[in-house]
Amino acid sequence: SEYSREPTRHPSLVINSKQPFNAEPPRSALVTSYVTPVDFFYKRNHGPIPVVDDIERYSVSLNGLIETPKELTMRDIRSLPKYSVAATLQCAGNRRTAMSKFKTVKGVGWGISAIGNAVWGGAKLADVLELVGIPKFTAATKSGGKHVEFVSIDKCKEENEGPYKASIPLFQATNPDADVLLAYEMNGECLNRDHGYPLRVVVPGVIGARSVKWLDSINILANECQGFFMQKDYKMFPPSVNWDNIDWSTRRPQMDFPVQSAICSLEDLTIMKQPGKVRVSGYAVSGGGRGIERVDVSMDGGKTWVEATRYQKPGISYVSDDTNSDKWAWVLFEATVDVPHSVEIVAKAVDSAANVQPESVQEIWNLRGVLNTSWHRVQLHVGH
Ligand code: MTE
Ligand code: MO
Repeated sequence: SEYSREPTRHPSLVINSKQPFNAEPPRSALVTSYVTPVDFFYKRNHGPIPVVDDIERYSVSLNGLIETPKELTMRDIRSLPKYSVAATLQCAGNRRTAMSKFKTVKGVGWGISAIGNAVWGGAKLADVLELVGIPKFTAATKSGGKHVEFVSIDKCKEENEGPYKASIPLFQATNPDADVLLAYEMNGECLNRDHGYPLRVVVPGVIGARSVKWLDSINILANECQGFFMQKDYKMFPPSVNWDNIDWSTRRPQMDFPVQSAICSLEDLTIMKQPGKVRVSGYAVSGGGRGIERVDVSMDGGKTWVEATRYQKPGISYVSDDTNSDKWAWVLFEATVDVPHSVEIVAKAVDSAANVQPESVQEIWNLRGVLNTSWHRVQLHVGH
């Protein structure tokens, strides 16, 4: 079958869908190391994992509104300056299952681990586009190109067995500070098949859906990509929109993700035999390069809060005036609290633009169950 050549995966992944393969690690794995090991990095697919057998014959074509279309081999891409960018990738469907519990949504269920933090190695898209005559910081080409479309070699049902695709604005693609990569390495190793071998796009600070895996071609377009995942999915709708009155054309494709955090050291329900100290740790991240300003932890459902400590390198406390902080990468937070009796523990993060996570899922509920960034709550039960 089309799924007969899937790679082997770590047995501890929680499988949300087998074909296509969608899986996330147990939440505790996310706070075990600052950089998420490849084995424990969530895998989000819309079709079978493509097989690229002959790397010598692999190439990426650059077409569309450019003067000189080009084919680039892996050798061409590797000959450009190599950058390593620490960036958190998050699926817009992260925490969908919890949103669905409030009111049913459509889509693969996800716990809180459809997110991971990796060091991506590759060429900057801005350098690649220079090879076809598009200078840095270009908003529009002479021939009217304003968007950069990424087309994969995979096949998915939503595209009628055509390839997965997405686009980003040309200005972001040609801005070297946006750090958009064509990545061939993940955590210092060759990118594996699940994550896009031999080459994928990484768009830092943006929902995972735009980071196209198994890149086949790049097209310079006048308008944004018209693919399913740009136009008929991954858009934000208010709670009043349902499947009878939805009009996809009224909304823009979701790009930057909002401020997010979750507690990973405790399950949704944790039983403690007796009162005592509890370590509360998890991740916090915001999109668009906005760093995390603060993470608050509450033991009374959000009436009072204590501030957690944050770090971006294992064991090294993160201070807010540290300009060397990785702006695309998550912070891990930690607080030790004294738990005298059964409590609800809550975490919420504040980003550098003072954006705060919403208190409840009710106010952000949407029919596709995307972007659940409501305060993350876990129950600690003391006693038997
Ligand atoms: N690229 C292709 N070609 N096909 C896909 O199904 N899924 C997207 C994106 N890129 C996808 C893709 C989505 S929705 C997400 S969240 C990320 O890849 C997941 O990347 P990962 O599997 O490496 O974690
Ligand atoms: Mo996603």
